[in-house]
Amino acid sequence: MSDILFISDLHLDESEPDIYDHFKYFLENIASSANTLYILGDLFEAWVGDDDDDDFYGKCQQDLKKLSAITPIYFIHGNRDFLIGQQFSEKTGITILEDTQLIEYFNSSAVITHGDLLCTDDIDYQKMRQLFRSQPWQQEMLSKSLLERRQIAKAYRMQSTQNNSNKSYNIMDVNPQAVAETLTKHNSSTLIHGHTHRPDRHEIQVNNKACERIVLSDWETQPSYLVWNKDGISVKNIGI
Ligand SMILES: [Mn+2]
Repeated sequence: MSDILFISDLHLDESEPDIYDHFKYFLENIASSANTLYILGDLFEAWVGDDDDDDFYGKCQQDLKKLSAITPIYFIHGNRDFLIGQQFSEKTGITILEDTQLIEYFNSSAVITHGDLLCTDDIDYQKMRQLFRSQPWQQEMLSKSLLERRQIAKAYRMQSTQNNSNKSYNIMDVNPQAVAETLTKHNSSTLIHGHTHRPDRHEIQVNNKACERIVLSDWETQPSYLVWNKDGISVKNIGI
């Protein structure tokens, strides 16, 4: 079986053409020959609804559609693109997964998630998350005009940047207990996530078992992807 690939936190945005170039290169030259691609959230800097008629987002969806015709793509919502829904899925051929998912390959397993659910010390964020993920809030948001939604999303992003500048480094990282519980619940020893923009591989002990937590890079710092194949898991940078 060929490679299973993982990416997250591209934060695709029209104002970052360099990241889009890496994205396109990755889809056409790397993911096209993979077995499966998993996108673990924050693919887009913002997503205000599948009905967004923005040209840049339209272009990105076409690129994804092209790839999904040859390589299956799975997506987990991030905190920036949680409004991605059924229409996007149909347009791109991408399958949307639950927020936390167990996957099995090469006689082994891994738990995949965006990562924000693991940041349980950030209580204010978790409260906001609960609201944003609720049906009533989403229905009300999606009933507004695109212009209004874009303004609201921008205001939330600014507020979040401001809030985060007052939070400690630890509060915004994953909580070890949440990590342990997630691995225990799914009976796996590997956790793959993004969100924190702190790419690393952490060897940890959970119930006296050697486990690993792998954090994907954000593409502003380093466009890279994770490869899982019969030889194990490795990180690869995208050089173009
Ligand atoms: Mn995120």
